[in-house]
Order: sequence, then structure tokens, then C-alpha cells
Amino acid sequence: MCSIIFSISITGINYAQVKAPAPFGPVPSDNQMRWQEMEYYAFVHYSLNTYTDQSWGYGNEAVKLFNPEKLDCRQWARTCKEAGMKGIIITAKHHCGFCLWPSKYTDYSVKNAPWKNGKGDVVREMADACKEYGLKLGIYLSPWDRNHPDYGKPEYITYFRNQLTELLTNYGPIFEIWFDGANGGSGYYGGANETRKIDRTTYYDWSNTYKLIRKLQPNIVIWNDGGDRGDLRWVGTEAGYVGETNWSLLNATGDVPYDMLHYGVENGNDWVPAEVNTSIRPEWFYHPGENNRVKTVPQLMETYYNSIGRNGSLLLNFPIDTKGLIHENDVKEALAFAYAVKKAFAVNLAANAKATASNVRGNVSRFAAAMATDNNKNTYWATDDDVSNASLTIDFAKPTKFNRFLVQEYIRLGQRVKAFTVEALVDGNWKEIAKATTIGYKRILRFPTVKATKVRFTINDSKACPVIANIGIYNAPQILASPSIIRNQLGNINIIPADAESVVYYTTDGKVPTTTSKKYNGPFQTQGKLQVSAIAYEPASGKSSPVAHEKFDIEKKDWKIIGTDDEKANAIIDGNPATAWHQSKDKKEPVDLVIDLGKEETLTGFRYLPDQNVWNPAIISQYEFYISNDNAEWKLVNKGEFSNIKNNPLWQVKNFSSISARYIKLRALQKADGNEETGYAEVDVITK
Ligand code: FUL
Repeated sequence: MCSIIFSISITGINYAQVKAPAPFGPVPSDNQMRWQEMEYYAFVHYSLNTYTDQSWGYGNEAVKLFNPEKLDCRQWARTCKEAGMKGIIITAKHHCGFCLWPSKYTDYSVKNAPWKNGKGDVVREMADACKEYGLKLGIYLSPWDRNHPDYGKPEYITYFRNQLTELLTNYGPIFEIWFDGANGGSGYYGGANETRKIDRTTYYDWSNTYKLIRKLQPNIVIWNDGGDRGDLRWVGTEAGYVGETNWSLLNATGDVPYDMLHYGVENGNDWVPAEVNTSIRPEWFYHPGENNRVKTVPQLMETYYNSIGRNGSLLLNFPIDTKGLIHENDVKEALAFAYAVKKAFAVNLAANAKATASNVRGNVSRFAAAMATDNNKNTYWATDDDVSNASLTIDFAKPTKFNRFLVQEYIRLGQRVKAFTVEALVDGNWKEIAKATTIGYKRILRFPTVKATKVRFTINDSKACPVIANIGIYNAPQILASPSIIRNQLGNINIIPADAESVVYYTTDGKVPTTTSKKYNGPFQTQGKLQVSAIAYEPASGKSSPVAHEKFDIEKKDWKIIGTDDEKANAIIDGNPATAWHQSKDKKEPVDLVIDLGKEETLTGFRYLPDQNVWNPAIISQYEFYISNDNAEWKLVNKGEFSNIKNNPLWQVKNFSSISARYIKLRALQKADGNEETGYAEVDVITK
């Protein structure tokens, strides 16, 4: 009896004496923590742009264009809910200044639109639908307003804050506010039709604007690209991925160049986690021409692993279509994506396995290895304070197949791990199967399927003793990605499968390829306009990828870049988006690129793909396009802006009335990134 009491009290003393690790470095606020646990939520882009096929409205588009036949925010919310998302951020006002709610402070809103005879309020309908489906509501309010006459003057800040107050007062709890940093300068501005430059770090007086926001919505998180440090950060690209190394830290002040946005700052003094924003289509707003360019399940899975799987959240955009709905193609892919994620992470093989660790903090069960596999986010495996190198072994007891490793730090105590490896015990030998740097809230590693009896997770370097909340091991079904299709200047088609084990089948007549179509055995020659469609097929599993389609216009065999001796300039017409050429910085705007098409062609438009390199791409934002038949006398056929080209460097397509010409000239008037050079990945024409 005596000994029993004695041992209980000893255990009691030990237990109480072993303290939890102290927080290390910056830690998330409760608001950031709640946001991080949402993981996946939606953007909806909807405005007058939906009806003008534009990316950025100029600010003078007619309000009468806003008259959707079937606008149904419940369909948006239902889709997002079924897709596994936790909230929706709506573009209450995009750069054109048109308001989706009947703001008291402007006439440029739904209140003057034919929709519901001016009695409608899209933000209200969105808020109600979110409530009905158990989703959180977020607001995108563009600071740049191309419609407002006062934009650029101090009066506009009052207007901006009045609008913020309306949105943050009248629509219930708002989980996130999104302040886009884009500002192309030019605009309608109440009829002034001019360019207005502001200093985006000072003009909006963010510190006072933030005070107002936090007073109205104490639980909100602020996303701000370009102003004072918000609660979240952009990742430097809209293509759907954050760095493999991803610290949820920045410095509280100072500039944030691309590498800081993309990788965070290892020793930053402020907690600013990454939000990966990308669209389910190439563009943010609806363009009917993109109905067949909705991202497929393999592409969306790639985005998932490169965002949520790399310590980021995923903000996936649905462009609302002209009817006022999420288009059926987008719904289909979003739901198929949700199903694929569910399947991939359906069975956690670590959950029932035995877990042991090389070091357990104070040797108490409260910090034991099993705390990382107990499916409880509030318990964790931790080591003693002086241990930054430790391993945790999971024993399946029998050979088990798997290909995914998921790990989460208990980030309430800070982000700590700098390097780790995963090994598998295969036929009695340890084999390294994956190696990575940071973990953070969640990290998922992919590797070829392995069959092993044990898995060893080793932390090789950590800023302080590691604190691991969760480990998951999964055997995700294989998903084949579509091949990519390229045509070079000579007209040779190259089809490149993403997975080495797969075989490619293709068509050139617009028909959907199957395993009875032509098998791809290497580059083949083509002439003139055509569409190539291809699938990757894996004989072992009998699975096919989604179909890849690529349309090609006239061949470029006889094209020549005029006015340069630099052979590298041919990169512009080599059909390969990965190669680029820059005109020298000695050439000052206007900078011309002249191409001889070899013979007269009937042109109806042109396409420009900017340099895809993230460093110094030298992207054109304002342009003029000329044609000529003799390379002497030129006619201007199109001019304007490539909207949002810096953040989303996609193919830019511009159409004009049909005209015959042998020479084309793309004149660069302004660069989006202020670069002194002028860059191009590809320039192409559209013919009749
Ligand atoms: C960008 C904007 O300019 C785009 O139009 C879009 O709203 C995207 C989410 O942010 O910077």
C-alpha cells in the first residue's frame, strides 16, 4: 500500500516538473491561428469585367451591363462547401470601382444597375449564403479605384474608409480583408481620363486604416500587398505555389522582395504566414474563351501540394460567369479535386502504428512520440530543450505501402524545424525516401510508392527543441498529369509527358484522343493551323490523364526578327515558353520589336507571352501594335494595356479587324516592373 502511494507521488512530481517548451521567436495570433486552420477557401471574382471580357476595367464601363439572369450566391456557396472549402472572399469592389453592394458613397454600383431594378446587393446575398452553408465571409476591396474622381487626392481616403466601414459593419463577421496592391496608373477618374500615380506605402495611411478595421472586426486577418505589414503575406506569384522552404516569418518593417514573399525570412521578427492565391482558370475574371482551360485534377493536386503541403493556405478563385454562376466546368473540376484530396488522405497508416522517439521531453508520456499520432492537434511530441536533432520511428509491424508523409509543427510555440529526412525500412535496410527543410503548420512530402515495415522521421536541424503535433502516412492513388505540347519554329510538334512511365496518344483533327489514337513516338512535322490533343496513359494501371489541347496558328518557318544580329532573339518565335530574349536597356521606350512573317498574311490579332522567369522578366504593360507591307510605312492597328501581367504573366491575346500584312511591330511603351530591358518569351499572330 505504502509503495503504491509513493510511486504515484513520484510520477506526480515528475509530471508537474516537466514544463512545456517555451515559445520560440514570433508566434501566431489567435486570428492567424484560426485562419491557418481553415487551410482552403475560395475567391470569387465578379464585376463589370465579367461582361466586358476584361481583366481590369478602366472605370468607365456602363453600369447597365450588370444584369445577370441567374445570379445565385447559394450556388457559389454550395459549390465551395461541397468542394471542402471553409470560406469565400468576394470582390466587393475591383479596380474599376464598380461596387457589388449599394454603397451610399457612389453611384457606380448595383443600385443603378438593371439587376433587380437597382434593389440588389450581391454582398448581402453572399453573406446570407455563407451563413446558410456554414462558410466564413471575406472581402476584397481594391484600394485602386479607376472610376473615382478623387482617386490620388486625400479625399479618396475618406471615401475608401467609408466604404470599408459599410462592408465591415453591415455584413456580419468578416474573416479576411484583401487589399490588392495593383495600380496601373491610368483610369477614367470621373472623366479626367489620365494617369495618376500614388505612393502605395504612404497614400492610404494604412496604420489608421488598420485601426479602423480592427475596431470594426476584431477577429479579422488583413492581407495587404504593398502597404504596412498585414497578418498574411502574398507568395510573389499567382501561379499557385509557395517556396519549398517556407518560413511563416517576415520582418515587421522594410521592403519585401520576391524571395522574402516566396520563402519567408528565417529569422524574421514578425509572424506573417503565406496565402497562396490562384485561379481555377488562367485569369481571375470570367472569359468565355477559357471554358476549356479550367485546371484539371492533376493540376489542382499539384497546387494543393505546393500550397497547403508547403505551410501555406490555398485561396482558389472561381470566376463567376455572365449568368451569375460558377460555370459547370469549374464546379466539375473543383468537386473532382475535393474527391481526389479525400481519397489521397483517407487512411492514415500512422494512426494505428506504434511510435517511439529517440528523445522524449522529461521522459513523460505527455510529450511522447504517440502524441504526434493521436489525431489531437493540441498534443505534441517534444524533446528536451537541448535536443535539436531527434527521430521518431513508426512501426507498422508488417510491410506497408505508402507514398505521402505529412507532418505538422505545434506552431503556437513558433516555427522551429530547419531540416528533416524521412527513411523507410525496406527488407531490413534503412533507405532515405525524402528530405526537406521547413515544416510549419503543415508539410506534405511526395515520393514513389515504397513498401516498408517502419518509417523514421529525423529532424536534423531545428532552431529550438522540435515540437511535432501530427504525423500522417498515406498511400495516395496515382493521378496522371496531362502532357505538354510545344511546336517549334520549323513546325515540329513535341509532346512531353509529366510521368516517365506513361505513353502518349494524340490527335490532330480535334477529336478526343484515346488509346486507339496515334501513339507518340517522337517529334513530328506539321504545317499551318492545327489543334493537337494528347493524353498520357499508364499501361500498368490502365489510367489516363485529362486531355491536353493546344491550338497553333500559321507556322513560323520563314519568320525573321528584324533589327538585331543577336541570334538569341529567335527565342521569341521558337514556340518554347521557357526561353526568352531581352532588348538591351540602352533602348529607351518606345522599344520596337519587328518581325518579318516571310509573306503577306491576313491578321486578326496578336499574342504576347512575357518572359516567364521570376527574376527580372522585363514585362511590357502598355503597348502599341503596328503592321506594314514594306517595313517602311506602318499602320497602328491596336493599342492598350496588358492588365495584371506582372502578377499573372499569361499569354496576352489582342484582337483587331482583319488586315493583310507581312511585317508586324510590337511597340513597348511601358514596363510593368520598371525594368530597363524589354523582355519577350513568345510573340505570335492570330490569322483569319
Ligand atoms: C491581382 C489583381 O490585379 C487581379 O485582377 C486579381 O484581383 C488578383 C487576385 O490580384 O493583383
